[in-house]
Amino acid sequence: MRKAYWLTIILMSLLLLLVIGAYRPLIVTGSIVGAQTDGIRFSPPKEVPQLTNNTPLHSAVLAGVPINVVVDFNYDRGTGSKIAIIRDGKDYGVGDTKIDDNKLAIRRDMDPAAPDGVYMVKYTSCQLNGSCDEGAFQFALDRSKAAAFTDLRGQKEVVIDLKNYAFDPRNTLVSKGTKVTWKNGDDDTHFVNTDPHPEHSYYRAMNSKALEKGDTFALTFDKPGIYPYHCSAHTSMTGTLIVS
Ligand SMILES: [Cu+2]
Repeated sequence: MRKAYWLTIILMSLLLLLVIGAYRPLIVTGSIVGAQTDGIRFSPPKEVPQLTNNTPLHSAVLAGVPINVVVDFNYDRGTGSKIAIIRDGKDYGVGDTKIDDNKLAIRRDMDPAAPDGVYMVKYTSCQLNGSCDEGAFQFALDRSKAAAFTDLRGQKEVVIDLKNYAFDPRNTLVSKGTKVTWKNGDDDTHFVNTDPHPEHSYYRAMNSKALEKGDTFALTFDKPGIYPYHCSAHTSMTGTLIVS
């Protein structure tokens, strides 16, 4: 009798451990309880068919306001697709939602004066056959994080080196109107690509050709906001530019 009792306890404990083990990845990534970044709790994203990516990423805490919110798909979007960027019941989206020329992304500009805090992006994704789905994700703005950036404001021209498989400086503040030049100092080929990977859709002008050693890529930034980027050949090479 006692033996059966203890055997049951042990079996139940093992079962519990198995269940926790199976769900742990979901709990950690926030699919079940919501992700937590910088002490901010985000509810799980609501994904739609044919979705591949979005910028900002769900649960990102940004040091600057996105120039636009972009949602990427693996098939053409149709009319009726739209994006709202909500905080405290107010939509901080500016102008109409646009469908990209390649039809694989929808985007909406964001108010550069949007206050710090958590934003809920609610979007309607319409397929060419007219069927629409409602999706959602969240991100946060915390301008205090820009204090950790390399401050190169007040300069007309700025150079960012690509060396030892990193952008140097990695996170940079520049003034509006600054010409930024990326220069490859490595023997390996690098790229400058706007996020996300592999869509490279956030700010398409910020996609270089292959940069061999000594090659440069330059762009003048007239629009204030945050520009997350990476090297598509080495996706752990990431950088952020804030234009103010
Ligand atoms: Cu690279």
